Amino acid sequence: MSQPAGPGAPLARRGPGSSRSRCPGPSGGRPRVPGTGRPPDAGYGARVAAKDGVDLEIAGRVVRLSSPDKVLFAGRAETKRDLLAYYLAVGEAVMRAMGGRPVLMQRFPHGAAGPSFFQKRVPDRRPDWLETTTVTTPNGTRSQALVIADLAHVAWAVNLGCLGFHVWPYRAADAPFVDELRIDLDPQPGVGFEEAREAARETEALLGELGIRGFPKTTGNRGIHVFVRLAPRWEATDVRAAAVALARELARRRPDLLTDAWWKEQRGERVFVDFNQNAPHKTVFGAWSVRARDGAQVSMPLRWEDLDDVDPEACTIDRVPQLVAERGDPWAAIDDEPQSIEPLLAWFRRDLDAGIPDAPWPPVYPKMPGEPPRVAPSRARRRG
Ligand SMILES: [Mn+2]
Repeated sequence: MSQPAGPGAPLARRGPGSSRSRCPGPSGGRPRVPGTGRPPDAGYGARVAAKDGVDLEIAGRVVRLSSPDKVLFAGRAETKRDLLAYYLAVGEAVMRAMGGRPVLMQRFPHGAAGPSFFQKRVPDRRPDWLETTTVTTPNGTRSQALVIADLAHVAWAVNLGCLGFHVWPYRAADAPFVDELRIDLDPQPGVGFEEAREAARETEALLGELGIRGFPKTTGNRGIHVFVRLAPRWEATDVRAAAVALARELARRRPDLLTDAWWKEQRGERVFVDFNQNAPHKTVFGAWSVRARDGAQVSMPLRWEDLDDVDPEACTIDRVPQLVAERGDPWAAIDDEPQSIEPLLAWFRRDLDAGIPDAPWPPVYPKMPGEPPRVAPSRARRRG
């Protein structure tokens, strides 16, 4: 068993033999099967026949949790009830990150290892208290999406087999003004979390020079996100332009480590700064959201001082609540000082004036003004 951290202990200390305990919690990560006597290897989708549903009072609403004892993570023992308990345990922080925002649900009706489908449009059969808002896709389709108005809305989605949430970068009330710049540090094949960690340090330094405050998190996989809370004064096209400028500057400073190359053939074994995650109508995996992985890893918000020591693999739904109880929400101050992207927009305009065009957009978007040819350089060469 690993030693749980005491109050005020660092997120983790790196050292010999401690590689599995860098996001420590009370249980040491061992599967548990509360009150059922069922072995931990019962598998996802296992049901307890005696009781197929429970009504829970959450945020003043009654939310039905069906099959609460269904195991959702293969190789572990957490059930749908445990997943909801996780979200409620970090509920204040969850609402700070997702409150009032539309979300795209990804449903795993048979657990993390089973098939999944994205659901942007909320089903017709839904409680009358459920808040929704109209969202648009890049091709112009409109649909009613879930708004995380309170924790009852989280619970309603969890009941549908939604493990994590893909979050729009604005509050429904502020649309179309975006209040979050998402810096997606995406390790390409051949590099991993260590390189993402170094890339995040470069990002921190660059933002610091511009007087912009960012908040890092693990993605629940191998990457790192840095989110910047903005005053809701810019639309997504401008926020994307800011991300393009930031990506370029990072790549200029550390061409050995970072790339802004949209074309995969040019990225190399580096960390790609995926500026297009800020394109209009794009969603990004949310803070505190749980990945559909056997280990139930969480996209874990961090303090910058935690970055060197965090083990993203160890940030799991059984450990994170204890950590937050001991240390608080690492993003508690995110709403305190809304930031400006003007310094980045100035860089974007400087590049345009120097003859550097906008970066390519993803395929689903219509051709944008000032965009270079949307074709991989090797194909362009073959065409002559
Ligand atoms: Mn990514």
